[in-house]
Amino acid sequence: MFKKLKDKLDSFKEAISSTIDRKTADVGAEEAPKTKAKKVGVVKRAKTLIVERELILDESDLKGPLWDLEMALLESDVALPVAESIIDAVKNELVGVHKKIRADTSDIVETALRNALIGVMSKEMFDLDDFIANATKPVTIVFTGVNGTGKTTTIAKVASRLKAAGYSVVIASGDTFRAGATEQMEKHAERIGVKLIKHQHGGDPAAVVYDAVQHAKAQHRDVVLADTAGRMHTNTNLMDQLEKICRVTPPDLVIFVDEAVAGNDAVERAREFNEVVPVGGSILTKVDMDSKGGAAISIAHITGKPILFLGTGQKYGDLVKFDAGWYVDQLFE
Ligand SMILES: Nc1nc2c(ncn2[C@@H]2O[C@H](COP(=O)(O)OP(=O)(O)OP(=O)(O)O)[C@@H](O)[C@H]2O)c(=O)[nH]1
Ligand SMILES: [Mg+2]
Repeated sequence: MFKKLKDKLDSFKEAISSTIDRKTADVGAEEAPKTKAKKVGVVKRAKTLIVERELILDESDLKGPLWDLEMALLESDVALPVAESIIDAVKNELVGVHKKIRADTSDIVETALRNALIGVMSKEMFDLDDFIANATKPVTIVFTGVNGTGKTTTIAKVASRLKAAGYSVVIASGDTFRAGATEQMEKHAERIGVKLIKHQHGGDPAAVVYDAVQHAKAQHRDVVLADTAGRMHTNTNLMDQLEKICRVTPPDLVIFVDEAVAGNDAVERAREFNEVVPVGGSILTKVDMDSKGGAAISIAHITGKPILFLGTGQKYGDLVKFDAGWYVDQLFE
């Protein structure tokens, strides 16, 4: 996971650490004659110097490594304005700050990087568990996104998670478009043990979601999870259909699902979907296959909508509640 980005962050740490080491050596060389000049208490004074010596990093020390870091972030699919925010934050934390020479230099740099990354990712937090616990039942959640990103699998994961938490769940098989989609969802529903509401292939998905909500109301079910067909944001007909689903049955939450490996495309698509339906948050899937890591760093910052979960594999349990601290830990482990 995130191998490439990890390596690049390591290179930045090393570059700054060696700059600090070089400057430390320079400071030491300059101070040596001063120490000699004092004849009294030479030993004592030398000790004091070592303890108190401090180093100030200035902008010119950081210019090269920061440029490399910005390029590395962009290559890792971090969106440009987000990469710029990270660079500014790292610079603000490191420039002009007195650093004890004896302090572990790589710790200083890692802390600056961690703070900058967490800063851009923690724009807004959203806890789906709290949201469901506090919402009037049934809670209706529509999942949307482009083709093959993992919507159906993610719904199965969320259904399994909610069922384990004691909620009664109804799945609406709102993908009436792709052949075999309802059968795929049906298998998951059977395995998890939740009710599936389906219509025939080619039917109106807005009617499926409507029926599922009516069923949930009549049977006092807690949550309706609505699957939808994958659609490109450029496909006007299918985007109109998505808008209709949400008009006929205004959901409590629309979740945009995309794959982490899509990088900046995922970020851009989240923005486009949000123009058609009110996206409340994103789930990034296939994080286990992503070596770049940039989509998760950018998506909340650019869309202003939080990441709720990360998909980390194909099993039902492979759904991690998003936490910026956890994410950054993966980058430095
Ligand atoms: N490695 C990995 N694979 C995943 C993850 N989530 C989903 N997949 C796989 O991605 C493929 C597509 O998943 P689906 O859930 O069918 O995707 P979809 O968005 O519903 O696809 P359409 O309905 O065709 O738009 C499947 O093979 C899933 O097993 C994940 O987090 N990690
Ligand atoms: Mg699907």
